[in-house]
Amino acid sequence: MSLPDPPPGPIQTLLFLDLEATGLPGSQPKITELCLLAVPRCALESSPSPQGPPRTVPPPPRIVDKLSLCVAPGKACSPAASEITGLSTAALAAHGRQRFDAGLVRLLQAFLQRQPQPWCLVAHNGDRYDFPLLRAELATLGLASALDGAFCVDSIAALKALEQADSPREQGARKSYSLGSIYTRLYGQAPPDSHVAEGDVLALLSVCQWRPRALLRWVDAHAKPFSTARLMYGVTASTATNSRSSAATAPSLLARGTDTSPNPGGSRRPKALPPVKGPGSSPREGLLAPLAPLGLLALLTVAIATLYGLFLAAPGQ
Ligand code: DCM
Ligand code: MG
Repeated sequence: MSLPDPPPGPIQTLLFLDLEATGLPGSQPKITELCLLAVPRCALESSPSPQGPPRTVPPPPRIVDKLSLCVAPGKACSPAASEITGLSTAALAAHGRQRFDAGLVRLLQAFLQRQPQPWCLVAHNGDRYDFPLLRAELATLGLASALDGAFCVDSIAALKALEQADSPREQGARKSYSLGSIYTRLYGQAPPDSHVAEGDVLALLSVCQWRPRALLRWVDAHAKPFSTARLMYGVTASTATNSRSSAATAPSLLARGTDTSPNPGGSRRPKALPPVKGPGSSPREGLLAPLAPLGLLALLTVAIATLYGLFLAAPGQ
């Protein structure tokens, strides 16, 4: 088995990501809130390492882009999820929040397109929660490859490596690597706004600003294509069919007219999947296309029968 393609050069944009959802992976959760914070590499490179003790929480870089959305999940939130996030399915619907649909996927793509490439999604526990969940939501819409231009890393692995490099003598000590625990270890206080997508993203940025240059080196070395993240759950035929029509206008970033891949012109560029059908093609055309040869055959048969009839009807036959 070959290793996934690495990014073609240093990551230029870190996309800190946090998802809130209806529950834990076993319950096939649906997203209730999403926050993406795009931080340019140079902003982290120039971020001062906090000194201490006591270490003060570093201010976030001034120049960032942020996207934060609440989403109607279309299924019930578990009581635990509602309790920690403060979100319920009824309240999200009552406030007119929309589903995770093709329009939202286009919004994510447009947000990414504004950032210098290569992009790397950074999520805490991302390998087990945020990336598989986002991939499952995209696949449900028939848009599994929509964010395939991005790379991704799990910040739990990154922070583990950075903390171990910082205090090798503590290696092997059993520590919690939850976002709240790391934040409290580093900054002596609990992170504000836990389990609010934007709050978690800002807390994640703060812990990544502890050793910003070491973090960037780790990300460059460990970024893997988002397309290699697993799906949290399979997509049933009915959900995929139901959502495909609404998803028809959000193709893969790699399947666009302009080359937006992280490796323009390079030989290791991930293969673009076939684009999702564009807005111009009607579903009727799609259905009738395979019948075209049959239609021709029928026309030919009628023509031959007519000629034969004429031949029989001709005087002297
Ligand atoms: N979650 C849960 N129960 C927990 C912790 C988390 O159901 N004890 C789910 C709901 C959250 C999602 O995981 O919205 C993401 O967790 P976090 O807020 O830590 O990002
Ligand atoms: Mg969260």
